[in-house]
Amino acid sequence: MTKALEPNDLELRLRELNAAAAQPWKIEDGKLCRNFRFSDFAEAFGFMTRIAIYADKADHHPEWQNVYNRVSVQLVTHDAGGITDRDFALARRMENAAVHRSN
Ligand code: H2B
Repeated sequence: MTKALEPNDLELRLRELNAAAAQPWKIEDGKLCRNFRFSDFAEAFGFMTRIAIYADKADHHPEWQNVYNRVSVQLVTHDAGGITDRDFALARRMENAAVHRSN
C-alpha cells in the first residue's frame, strides 16, 4: 500500500505540482484541493469524463463537485489515511487534461 506523505515531502511535491499549475493546489482538511473553471459545462464535464476513465483504471478516485463550468477537487488516499503519491499522480493528470481549456 502507498504510504501517506510526511509534511516535508508533501510541501516539496506541492511546490513541484504548483510550478506547472495555472491555479495553485492547496492542502485543505488533509486533502489536496484545487478549483478548476472551464468555459462552459461541456468543457467541465468533458474533463470529468476523461479523468473518470483514468481514475477508474487506476482504482484511485477523486472527491469532486461540479456546478456548471466549475469543478472542485479534493484528493486523498483513504486506504493510507492521508495524501500519497497516487493523489499527486491524479493531480498531474488533471493539470494535463485541463491545461488547454481552463485556468
Ligand atoms: N480512491 C481514493 N481516492 N482513495 C482510496 O483509498 C481508494 C480509492 N481506494 N479508490 C480504493 C478505490 C479502494 O476502496 C478499492 C477497494 O480498491
